[in-house]
This record gives sequence, structure tokens and C-alpha cells, in this order.
Amino acid sequence: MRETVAVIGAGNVGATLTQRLAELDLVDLALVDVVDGLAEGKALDLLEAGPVLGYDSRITGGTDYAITRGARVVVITSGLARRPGMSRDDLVQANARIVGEVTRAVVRHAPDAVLVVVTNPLDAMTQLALQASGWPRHRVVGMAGVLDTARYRSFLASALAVSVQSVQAHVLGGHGDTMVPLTGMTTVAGVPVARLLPPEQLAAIVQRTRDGGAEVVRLLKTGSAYYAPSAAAAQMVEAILLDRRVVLPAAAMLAGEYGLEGVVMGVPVKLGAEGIVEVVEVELTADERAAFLRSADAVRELLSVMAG
Ligand code: TXD
Repeated sequence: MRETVAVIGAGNVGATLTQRLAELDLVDLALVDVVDGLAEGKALDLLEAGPVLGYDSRITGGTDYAITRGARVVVITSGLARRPGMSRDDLVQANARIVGEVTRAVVRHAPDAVLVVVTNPLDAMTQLALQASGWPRHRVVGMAGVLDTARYRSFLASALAVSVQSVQAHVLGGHGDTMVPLTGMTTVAGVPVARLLPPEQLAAIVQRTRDGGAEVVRLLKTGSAYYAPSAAAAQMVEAILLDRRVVLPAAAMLAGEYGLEGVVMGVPVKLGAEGIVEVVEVELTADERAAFLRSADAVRELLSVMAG
């Protein structure tokens, strides 16, 4: 029997993530959405692509969480996405209701899963899912850092005309305007990026990374990014399924790491079978540390708005 990965929300991110996971051919997939027929239809369509692409993953979809029973990993992508002019934080009230309700259903049907949260505003929704689940912190992780870092790495790679594979970087902090790209730790095959790019150009790339989500929203007009987000979520799911213990930036509840407690923030985590195996503490410069703390304040502020 293959294990099951459940994806909640059959919209752009959820459906594309399901497609990517099916193409890995590792697990069976269960896709859930409130909209009648949507998850079922997309699951069927994806199943029918199997013979052409050569995967045997069984893919089921529906509105009933029974299909998620015993899932090994559950990814929450349900909720509203941004439209032009909206910030991620504008989504907080509507999505808090959805994520709370979905998490409670997940706990009933897949009590031993690792939960990966994708819904925005990411850090607050991850914190909410952790609280609503009552699970230990290592089993609830949020996806944002892999995406923000991928954006940063792709802009750097094109500026330097080098493969994306040769650009090593981490973007930490909350998933929003206060995110913290660690420029000091950004290297190209071991060479610090500050030696390769003039400071203005590096600053412009950092800013474009911060605005990366909004840039896509502005172009699409009717929704937000999903190809890169689903790729980032798939990498995290794969790390859990294969117990890779790869260190990736992701949203985790802090318990003293980086001098913070009781707040979910983007930090490097070692991701493996049990979820967060370890929060990795990297050395921050004084500026990065100050930016990181400001980012934590922004997350806390949003949580207090959410609490009402
Ligand atoms: O970096 C990141 N974390 C992100 C986050 C990157 C990209 C997108 N990010 C956020 O993910 C985005 O701001 C949204 O909050 C979610 C989902 O984005 P997506 O682009 O997939 O949105 P869609 O296409 O509108 O899909 C959302 C689906 C839609 O089919 C709804 O019917 C469904 O969610 N939905 C629900 N499903 C199940 N249960 C409930 N209650 C529910 N409510 C809505």
C-alpha cells in the first residue's frame, strides 16, 4: 500500500501541487475542496494523465475528508488568494476561519500526519493551524521560505548569468514585506555575492524578491502565483516522505531559537520524516537580526488582529 498525501484546496496551488506529486509517483493523493465537483473533477483529470506520464499514483478527489484518512502528509492550500492591490494580510479574517475549520477536520481524519500550511498570510495561518491541531510543533510547518528563496535565487542567477543551481541563499523571517534575505550568506559556488554584484543591484534584487508575489499578482490580475509555490511545497513534501533531512527555510514555531518564543517565523529547518527535525540557527549580522525581529513583530501584530 502506498502512503497518502492529502491536499486541501483544489485551486491553483493545490491542483498544481497534486500534479507535481503525482509525477513523482511516490504516494497516493487525496484532493479536497468545498466546491462540489471541483476536487473530484481535477483528481479524475490528473488520474487520466497517469498512463501518458507513467505514474501509478491513485488520485481521488471530493468534498468529504474520508478520503484523507490516515494521510502521512496533509497540505493546506484552501483559502482566498490575493488580487491586485491586496496585501497578504488583507486575507487574514477570511482565511483564519477556513484554516481553523480545515485543521479540525484534518485532525479527525489524519491524526498522525505532518501538516504543511500554504494559505496566506502564511506565518499567522501556520500558527493558527498549530494551535487548532494541538499537535507538537515539529508536525506543523509553513511553506514560504523555499518560495521566497527560489525567487531570490532566480533573480540572482539571471543577473549573474549562472545556473540557479550554483546560487546558495536563504530568505528568512515572515512571508511578507518584512522578509529577510540573508545577503551576507548568499554565495555563488562559495563566492560571496557582494563580491559579484554592486550594492545597488543587490539591493534592487532583494526588493524585487520582497515584491515577488505582488509582481505576479499584478500581471495575472485574477489570482496569485502557483507554479513556483506548488514546486516549493512539493519539495517540502518530498523531504518529509523520503526523510531527506534537507535544510530548507520554512515557517516554524520558535521555542527560544533566535531569541524568540511563541511565534511562527521563517527559519532554516531540517525537514525529515517527523516534520521539523531541528530548527537550524545560523549566525545573523546585526542588521539581519534587527530585520528578523521587526519581522517577528509584524507577525505578532497580525496575530493580535486575528484574535480580534
Ligand atoms: O508562499 C506561500 N505560502 C503562498 C501562499 C504562495 C502562493 C499562494 N499562497 C496562498 O495559498 C494564497 O494566498 C491562498 O491563500 C492559498 C491558495 O492559493 P490559490 O492560488 O491556490 O487559490 P485558489 O486558486 O483560489 O484556490 C483556493 C481553493 C479554492 O478552490 C476554494 O474553493 C478552496 O480553496 N477552499 C476550500 N477548500 C476546502 N475547505 C474550505 N473551507 C475552503 N474554502 C476555500
